[in-house]
Formats: sequence, structure tokens, C-alpha cells
Amino acid sequence: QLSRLAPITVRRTYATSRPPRVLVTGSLGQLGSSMVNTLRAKFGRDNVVASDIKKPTDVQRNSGPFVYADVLNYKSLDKLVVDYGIDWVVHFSAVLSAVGERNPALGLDVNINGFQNVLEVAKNHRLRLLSPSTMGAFGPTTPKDNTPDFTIMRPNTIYGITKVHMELLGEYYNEKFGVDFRSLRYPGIISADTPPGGGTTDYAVDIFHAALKDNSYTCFLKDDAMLPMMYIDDCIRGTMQLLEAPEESLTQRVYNVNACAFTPAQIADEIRKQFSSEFKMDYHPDFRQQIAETWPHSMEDNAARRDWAWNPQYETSDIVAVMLKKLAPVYQ
Ligand code: AKB
Repeated sequence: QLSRLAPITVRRTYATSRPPRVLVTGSLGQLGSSMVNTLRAKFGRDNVVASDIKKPTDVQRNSGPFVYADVLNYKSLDKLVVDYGIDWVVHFSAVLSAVGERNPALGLDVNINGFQNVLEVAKNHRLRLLSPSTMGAFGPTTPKDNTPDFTIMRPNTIYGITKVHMELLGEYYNEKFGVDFRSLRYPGIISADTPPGGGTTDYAVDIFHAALKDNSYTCFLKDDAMLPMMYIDDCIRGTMQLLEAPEESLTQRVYNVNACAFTPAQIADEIRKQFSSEFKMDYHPDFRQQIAETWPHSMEDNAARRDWAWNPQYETSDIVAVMLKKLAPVYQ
């Protein structure tokens, strides 16, 4: 709910004398643990509060403050922000594309109501809020190659629809209430340490586990489904860069970020080159192929490079090398 007492266009300058205290929602998801570790290394263990509705492992619980936080409950978020003196929120709780198509009611609830709660808390307590968007915010009528930041956005998935809502509402709260909202449109994220959470790009992680375990993989996308991808280290570095950028340097609130792109056939070839010439790939496309067909092949990211020095380091061959190296010991 919009608070009638909210001040209009009040912008906050952040205290520079101490590190910010940061709350991370959805901290046990694919990106959360890397982000929490990076934030703690920078701002101090006790200045970063990890939260989720799942139970952490002992390692996760012992590495710093961890609390239960359901983004669907405004009051509990509000209390957390007050109890811990939070300055910044990194909002990772979201239902991704594949899960959203299977359970639209859940996708709408978490991605719309959850985000609205976080945004209201950010407004009422003058917080900086970083909430990632996705290439899934684009749709079948969007130009596919070198997709600009501002273009046709008519997604036809629940995930995409809710992320367009998030982008627009974040921009609205920034304009009307001065909320320091920031967002970046992730491609598929590839990581070895944490599993992906129910998206269309999950095959690009699953394939490494299957290669090392069985030397074969059955892909749920077609061989030529070209999609933008990014290694987790680039993702976390870029997210930190946008989070920490001085507000004056931002010329927009939502940014494309591009790193590399490949098809399932191309990544299978790279695995054959670097791991095993015998690696076997089959294709049994399912409903996720239809989702992939509506997404860009590459995104134009000049504004991110200009405004906060976005500069990815990992090409496809680097990602294959680092994933094989990190996961090999697991399957020995
Ligand atoms: C998904 O596949 O749903 C996500 C995304 C591209 O945002 N990985």
C-alpha cells in the first residue's frame, strides 16, 4: 500500500563514516551465498544480514547473521530493517521462469507482492534497494540481437511480466518518492557452488554435472537455442559495482548487462574440446524451449559500461574451463 504520509522526492545521502548494513533476501538461492560472502568481505561480517525462508546449513548459519524473512510479510521485513539498522537491501527472492510457468500464482505472489513489500520498506526507511531484473523481461516482439535497454517489452511469461512490473514500479518510486532503486537485467547465470533455481537457462549448469558424471546429457532446449549467459563471478562483481555506484553516476535505474552467449550445441562442443571427445548430447525440448525462443540472443550494455564500469571477464571457453575445474573433484 502507498503510504499517504510518504515525503515526495526526498533523496538520502548515505553516511560515509561507517560501512552500510545490508539485508539480502533469498540468500540461499543461486546468487545469494556468493553475494553475501562478497558483501561480508567488503563491509564486515556483522554488517550483512542473510535471510531466507529455507533452513541454512551449519556453515551458512555460522558465517554471519542469518534470519528468517518471508518477503510476503511486510511487518516482519519492517521489523528486520529496524532491529538491524539496515541501510541497503539486495532483493534476490524471486520465482524464476520455469517455476513461474508451472505455478503462476506463486510467481505472481512472490515477484509482485514480495517486491511491493520490499519497495514500501525501502521507501519508508530511506533504503537503497537493488533488485535484479532479467533478459526474461523482454519478449517475442523485442529485437533479438544487441537488444537495447529501452525497447519493446511485451514478455509472455509470468516471470517476465512480473519483472517488467518490478522495473516500472521501482522507477516510479524513484521518481515520486526518491527511493534509490537500482536494477540490472541478468542473462543466464552459471555457477558451480550453488544450483540454479528453476529457470530456462538451468541446462547450462546441469550439463557440467552430467558431463562429469555420465559423459552425456539430455538437453531440454533445442541445439540452436542461442541465449546470453554469464559466469557467477562476473555477475557478483557487476552487482556490487551497481550497488556501490554513487547515485549521481546513474543515468537510468535499470541496466542491461551482457557477457557471452552460446547455444546448447556450442557449449557441448566446447565440453568435447576441453573434457571428453566422447561427450554425448541428446535433445528433448520441453516447454522451456518456447520460453527461450522469446528471449534475446545478446543485450546491448553500453550504459552499464559507461555509468558504473561494467566489464565482464569470462568468455564461453573460460566458463567451461572453470566449471570443469571446480566440479571435477565432486565426481572423482
Ligand atoms: C531463468 O532462466 O529464468 C533465469 C533468468 C534468465 O532470469 N536464469
